[in-house]
Amino acid sequence: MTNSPHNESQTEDLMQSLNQLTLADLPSDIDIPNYDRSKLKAGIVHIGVGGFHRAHQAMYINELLKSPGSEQWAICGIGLLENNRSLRDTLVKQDYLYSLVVRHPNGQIDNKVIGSMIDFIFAPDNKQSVIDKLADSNTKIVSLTITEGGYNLNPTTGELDLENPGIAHDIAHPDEPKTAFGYIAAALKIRKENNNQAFTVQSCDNIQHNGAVTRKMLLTFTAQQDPELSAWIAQHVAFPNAMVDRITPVTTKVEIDYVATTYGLKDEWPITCESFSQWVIEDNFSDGRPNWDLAGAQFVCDVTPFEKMKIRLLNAGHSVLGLLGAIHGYATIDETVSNQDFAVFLRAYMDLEVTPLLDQLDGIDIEQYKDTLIERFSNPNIKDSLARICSESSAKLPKFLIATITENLAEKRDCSLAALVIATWCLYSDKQVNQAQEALDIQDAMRDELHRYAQNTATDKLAFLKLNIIFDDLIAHPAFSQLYLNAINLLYVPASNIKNIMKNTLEQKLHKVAAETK
Ligand code: CS2
Repeated sequence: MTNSPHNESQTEDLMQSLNQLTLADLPSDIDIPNYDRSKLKAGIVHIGVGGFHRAHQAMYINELLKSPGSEQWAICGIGLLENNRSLRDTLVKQDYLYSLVVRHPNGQIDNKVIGSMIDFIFAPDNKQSVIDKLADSNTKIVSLTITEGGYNLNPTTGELDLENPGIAHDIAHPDEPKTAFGYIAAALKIRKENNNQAFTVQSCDNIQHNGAVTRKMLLTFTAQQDPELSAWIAQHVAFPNAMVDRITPVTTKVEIDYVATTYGLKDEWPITCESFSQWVIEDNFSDGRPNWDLAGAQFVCDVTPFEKMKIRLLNAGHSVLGLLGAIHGYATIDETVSNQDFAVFLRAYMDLEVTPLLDQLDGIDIEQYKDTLIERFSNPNIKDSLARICSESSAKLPKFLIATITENLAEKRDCSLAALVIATWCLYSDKQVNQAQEALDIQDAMRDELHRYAQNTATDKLAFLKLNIIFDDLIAHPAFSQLYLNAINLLYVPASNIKNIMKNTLEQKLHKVAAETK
C-alpha cells in the first residue's frame, strides 16, 4: 500500500498522535514495545515498507526485542517511490511507531503497537543517504518487499528485463539510482572498495526461489554496470530463499477509526492483519541474522517445497477467487468464498490442478493446509479487497497460476479450471466491468496492454493469449487453447453468469476425471 488512507475526521483531529511519549497513555491491554527503543540499532534496512512488511518481518523483530539480545536488529525503512512521501511523514510524526490490529476468525482482536522500526529514509529526497545507510557496516541485512513486479523479471525468459526504463536508467547512471537493484549495487560497490563485509540481500516477496531470483537479477544488472562488482557479489553476498505468509489487507478509514476509538490516540496509518503468520527461511546469511526462530519463524535447509505449496495454493487461490469474484460483483475475499459455488470451485482447483504437482512435506498435511486456507480466506474480520488481490495480476499470475498450467500440460493433465480463470481475466481486462456492468477497480502496470490484447477477442478468440510476455507459448498448446476457447465461448455470451459457467466447467471436469480413472 502506498497511497495514504488518511482522511481525518474532526474528532481525530483533536486527538493526540501515537508517538513515543503518548505510548504511556494507551489502555493497559494494548501490547506496546516494552523495550528501550533508544538503545536499538538498525541492523536491517528494509526497502518497500508496505502493510505486509509491517505485519510480518517488523512484527517478528518487535517480538524478539521484548527479550534482551536482539537490540542490533531493529529496522530502518526505505521508501523508493514518490508516493512513499506521506508514509514517511506519518512515520516521522509517530516516531516510527504504528498500531497492528490482529483479527482472528472468531472475532478476537489483539491490539499491538510495533516499535521495531527506528528510522525511515525517503529516497527521492535523499539518494546519497540511502546509499550511505546501505553501505554502513552496521547494516547486516537489506531486506525487500518490492512486489513481484519490482524484480523486473521477464516471465517468459526468466531473465532481467534490461529494457525496463528504471533498470536501463540505473545501468547508465550508477550514482543516481532509482531502483532497489541500483541502490543495492551502489552500496555493495562501496563495501567492496572498502574491503568490508557484504550484507545479506533478503527477499520477502511471493516469488518462488525469491533469493535465487534476486541473486540472478542483481548479478545480471551489475554485470552490465561493473563486471568486477558482479563477480564480488557472486562470491560474497548471501540471498536466502524464504516463504512468507500473512494476509494483510489495505488499510481503510474503518481501521483508522477503530484505532482512534480503541487506542484513544490518532494513528494515521495502522495495519490490520489476520492472526495466522508463517515465515520459513533458508539459513544462509552473509553477516549474521536475528534469531527469528525465537519469535516463531522456521529455519530450513531448503524452502522450495514450502514456497511452491504457498504460492500455488494460497496466492493462486486468491487470484482464482479475485478474478471470478470480481466479475460476479463481489468486493472482498471473505464475501466471495462464503458463497459455496466459489468455495467448491476453489477447492477443486487446489485438489485437482495444484496438489498433484506438489511435493510431500515432512510434518505438513497438504489436505489440512488447504482446509486452513479456506478458513483463512473466510475470516469475516479481514476485509481483503478483490481490487488488492487482482492488482498487478500481470506480475502475479505467471508465478502463481501460469506455472501450474505449464506443468500440468507437460504431464498431459487437464487444466480446464485454470483455463476458465485465464479467460475470465481476459473478460475482466477487456470489458473492465462486472456482470452488473459496474466499473472494476483495475490496478495493473500493464492495464492498457492487457486491455488492448483482450479487446481483440471479439474478432480473434485467442487474442489475449498472444500477449506472450505473460503467456509465453501457451497458445501453441492445442489442449490449452481448446479449453481456453471453450471458456471464452461461455463467458462472451451476453448476460452470461459466472457462477453457472464455473459449475458447468467443474461438472465437465469431474466427468473427465471419473472417465480417466475408470
Ligand atoms: C495476495 C498476497 O497479493 C496477493 O495476490 O495473494 O498478498 C497474500 O495475501 C499474501 O501473500 C499472504 O501471505
